Amino acid sequence: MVELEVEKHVRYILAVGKNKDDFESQVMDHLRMNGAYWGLTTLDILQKLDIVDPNEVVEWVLQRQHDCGGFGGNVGHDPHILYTLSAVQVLALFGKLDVLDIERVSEYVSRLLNGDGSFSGDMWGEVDTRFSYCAICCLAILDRLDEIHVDKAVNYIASCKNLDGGFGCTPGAESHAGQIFCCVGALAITGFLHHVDKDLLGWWLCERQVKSGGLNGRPEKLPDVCYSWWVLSSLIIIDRVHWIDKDKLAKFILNCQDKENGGISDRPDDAVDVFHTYFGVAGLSLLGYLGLKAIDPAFALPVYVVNRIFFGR
Ligand code: GRG
Ligand code: ZN
Repeated sequence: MVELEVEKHVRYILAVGKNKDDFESQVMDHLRMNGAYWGLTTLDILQKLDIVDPNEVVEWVLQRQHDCGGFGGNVGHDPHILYTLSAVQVLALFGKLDVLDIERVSEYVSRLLNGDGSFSGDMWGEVDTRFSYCAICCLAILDRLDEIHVDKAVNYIASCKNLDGGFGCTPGAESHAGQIFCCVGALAITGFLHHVDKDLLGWWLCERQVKSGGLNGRPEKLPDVCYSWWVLSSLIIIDRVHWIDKDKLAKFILNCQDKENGGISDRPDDAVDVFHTYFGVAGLSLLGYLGLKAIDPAFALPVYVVNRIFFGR
């Protein structure tokens, strides 16, 4: 069995974080808050978060906050609900949520709730169940879910359910594994999983496994390591993970590693990036790979961090 190249992946993530001039950093400029979440969470799952100085990270995160309470992807970028969730998740990783003005952040998030229960991503108004997940996950971490009409938000998510048991980005939109994670994750966090037909959805999700062992995001599409997160976390939440071949999936992920320079790609022999490195490592953690910290499938944070948030330990 191919092994996980822990040290090489750690070196790769640290190099991407430091080298602001390389291709990936240039292209991902607006995504850097999100990138920080991917990279730092991966380091934590790999048991290597102590390499990073928490105070430096806190300062870096707070520099990207706006007066309205929301966070931008980078300095000079508009606030967005996705980067706000990433900022909150990064601070949670380091046990530093207390540096936040929680009322201000939760007000920013709550104001993005629309009359029909959907969430906009920012002031420009795009609506997507991705943003429902971001809002619900963020408010739950901040213990401020009571600031929104949870029932309304949940009913909107339920209205995005399709006849195949999956969920799309808006009502009537095609089922996609990424949106399924968002909807199932949000329903799990709020305690409304009864809206999910677990057998029907489990069947659709387990059919995402292809011959190579990898998972795709929709029928007839190519497998991709990121679906080891979107599909697998959903299967775990609805208790149907035993419907796929876990060993074959682990092998597929391990075969997507750059064994020389570190990092994980979407498919074997493609170029690596931090996004797929995160989802590969997180996927292996969900599969119980030895030596990795366990990750929570709904909050997308290490289990010990989630316990610290909710039980103070
Ligand atoms: C904290 C884990 C976490 C997430 C935050 C941003 C977000 C919330 C969720 C994104 C969910 C989503 C829609 C993921 C899918 C991303 C993706 C690989 C899209 C590509 O879709 P296609 O259809 O590619 O272009 P395929 O694989 O179908 O060819
Ligand atoms: Zn991908």
